[in-house]
Amino acid sequence: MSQRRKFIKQSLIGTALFIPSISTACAADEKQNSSELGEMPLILSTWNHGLPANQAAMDSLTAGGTILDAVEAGVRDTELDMDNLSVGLQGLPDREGITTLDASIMTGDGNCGSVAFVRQIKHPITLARRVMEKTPHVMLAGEGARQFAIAEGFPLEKEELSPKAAIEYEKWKKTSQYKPIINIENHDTIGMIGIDAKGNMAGSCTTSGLAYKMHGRVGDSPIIGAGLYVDNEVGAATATGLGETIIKICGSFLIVELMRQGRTPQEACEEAVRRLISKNKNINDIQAGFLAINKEGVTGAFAVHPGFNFAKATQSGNVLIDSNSHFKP
Ligand code: SD4
Repeated sequence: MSQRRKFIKQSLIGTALFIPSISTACAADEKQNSSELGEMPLILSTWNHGLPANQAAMDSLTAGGTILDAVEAGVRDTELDMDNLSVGLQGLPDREGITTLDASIMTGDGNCGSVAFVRQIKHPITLARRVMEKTPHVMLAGEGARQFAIAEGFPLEKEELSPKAAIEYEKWKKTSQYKPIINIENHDTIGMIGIDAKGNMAGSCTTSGLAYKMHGRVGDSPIIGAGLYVDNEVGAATATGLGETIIKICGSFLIVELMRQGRTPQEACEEAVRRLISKNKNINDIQAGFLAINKEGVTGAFAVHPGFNFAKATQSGNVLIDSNSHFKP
């Protein structure tokens, strides 16, 4: 288990919104859905970088932002995290050594925007929001997304790998393993879903995608219904892991629809993982994890393999929780 996967034993003590608290990571078998988790506002996000991202989201709410502002602000924090090799321009590149980014954003009333295969943009989540708010479209990709960004005044960043990504890419080139298999510890996308005190929801998802992917490959994160889905009438879901497997089952949409039919967020996440396992061979090499919230603010999380964790923030604190998984440690 990498350093970054270690439990964080103490919450990031926050700003005005948080009651300072010592928050321990819950053991995998600890109940993730107790009624105390129905507290709102609530922000849920993938992996341990979710802790500072949640904090940024909560800060945005405290400052009077909407839940949409919050989920954008939250993942913008991760897009700047130089330690994260799966989000933002510092992420690991594709096989050609080019970093391309995917992102999506969605509100509980069904509005959404996304960008895919975009280069040189520091905050693809903000570009996704701009697509949602300023175009008649949902998704822009590649050069078109970059042209739209330029027209909207986004600065184009220099196209060069971060020092860490450059080292990793040089190592990878020695073997040039072209198999798009995600190591079960090698993913750090941030998916964030949130609900405000009035029950309005929004979600965001941003990634540099699978390391050493084929040039042009797009994962689940910018695909509405795969990496992210939000519906105020039911709940929200987001995903991380090998995107191809998540796209094949429309993972986030599936979870929201299962909740619509009466499943709890936990049951819905578990069913999505079962579905994913049933549709994919080589499951030993595949990690995928899901997060869900229903409109009562009850949460769920489940993964294929152990090792997936997520951050949950309410006014009581911001904690890292180990997800349960189909396969046991
Ligand atoms: C993708 N789902 O592009 C993303 C990868 C991921 O952390 O989750 N990385 O397939």
